[in-house]
Amino acid sequence: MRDFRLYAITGENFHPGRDLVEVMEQAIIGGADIIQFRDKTGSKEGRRRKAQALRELTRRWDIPFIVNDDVDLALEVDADGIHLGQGDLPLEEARRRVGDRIIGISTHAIEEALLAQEQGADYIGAGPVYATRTKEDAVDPVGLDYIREVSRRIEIPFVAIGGIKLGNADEVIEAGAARLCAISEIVGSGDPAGVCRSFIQKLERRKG
Ligand code: TZP
Ligand code: MG
Repeated sequence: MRDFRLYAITGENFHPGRDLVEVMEQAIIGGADIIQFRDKTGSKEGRRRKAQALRELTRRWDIPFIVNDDVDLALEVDADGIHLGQGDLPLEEARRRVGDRIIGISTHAIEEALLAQEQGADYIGAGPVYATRTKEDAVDPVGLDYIREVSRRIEIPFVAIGGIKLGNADEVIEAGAARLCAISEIVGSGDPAGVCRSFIQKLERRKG
């Protein structure tokens, strides 16, 4: 898959009254280079309409579009990939269904990360690094030690997620993360583009 640095996931609860596509376009303008549609509560039709609109947006910007959980929806809107948690469809079954589309897997422990890598995940999520209220059933924070361990032992791309803010991004990067993912910090901001620009600056400093 094409590499990425800043992964923005939708979270409409965080921007009442503002349009989903506009908020995500602001994130892209600021430097988000992969977008995931995550919506655990919407109606089937509403989710389909939003996923389609985000598919069109990401095509216009030529960046990957990932759908959370729902393989049928991902295929229906021709998403570039699917993101699955530990309790979702098993990776090998997902691979049969999506072919060579991107598969991302959430991991919270090194055994899960190694297994996902072995089974052919294209990238993994590593987290939640910090406590987050965005995901209701989030496991306990795994902390920076997990980021250090993943960066030492995992070869496929990994993205740090969970409670990541501009105020703690430096230490996550310092622990070895070359890719960051955030929901509330980006889409809950009045200036998603500005937040993304700042995340990108931090990631660039790491390289330089
Ligand atoms: N998976 C692990 S933590 C999380 C997900 C979807 C929520 C991240 O949201 P936030 O607002 O960036 O903490
Ligand atoms: Mg899931």
